[in-house]
Amino acid sequence: GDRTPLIAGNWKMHLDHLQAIAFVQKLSWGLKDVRHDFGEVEVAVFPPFTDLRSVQTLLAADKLSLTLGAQDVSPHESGAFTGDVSAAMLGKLDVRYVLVGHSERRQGHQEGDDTVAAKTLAAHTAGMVPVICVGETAEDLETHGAAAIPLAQLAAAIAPLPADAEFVVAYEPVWAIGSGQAATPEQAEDVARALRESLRDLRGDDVATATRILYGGSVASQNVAGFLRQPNVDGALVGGASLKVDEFTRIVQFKK
Ligand code: G2H
Repeated sequence: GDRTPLIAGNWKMHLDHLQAIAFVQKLSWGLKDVRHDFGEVEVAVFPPFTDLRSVQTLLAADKLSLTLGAQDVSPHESGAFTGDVSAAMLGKLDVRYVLVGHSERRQGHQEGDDTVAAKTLAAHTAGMVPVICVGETAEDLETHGAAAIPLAQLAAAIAPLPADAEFVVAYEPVWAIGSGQAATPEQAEDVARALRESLRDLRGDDVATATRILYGGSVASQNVAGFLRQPNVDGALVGGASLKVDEFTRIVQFKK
């Protein structure tokens, strides 16, 4: 298809805003000469909230071709929600993407499908593109197989979105996250294909064809090309390996 590949770096809780400035400067320098013979690649970084203003300022001043994402968003518009950050606040920082439903939020912060759906809608309503993370645990894999849980999570997350809403899906098998034990390209493709087929049923052909589906879970420079070669995998959500400039640059330079 003609979906622009997206390589997304999820920094998780790493890099304060001074480290973030140094990191993004080095990264954008390294990416200057990256050209793929098969077309463009979009690169996005997802820093912690406290870094967003610094990174936004840097990107705006230097016209760097990096896109900004946030790791979380409040499901509420505004009000007495101590510690939360609203979608409108993120939008003002030129944030384009917002992660929702990451397994570290589902598990560590007890976020269920209803919360994920509310966050998805909040991001969309404020003009951003939700990156909806779905994935099965090792236990789910045993009892339900690979695709059932991701399909259910995706259907629940997009339920409140209007028909023409843009979103990205990130398939992240929980057993592959931060474990060094990535899925095989074939495993990733099988679930990505099932997710796209279910999008076709739920949202029609145009949405199914246009939506980018990423793979995430222990992506590194050595395995990224195998995932990106799959017809239904349109990019990668990279955690640990996105924190090293050289390694992340090699990932962005993947050869199909
Ligand atoms: C999965 C991924 C990025 P890692 O959480 O979201 O992290 O690449 O460290 O497995």
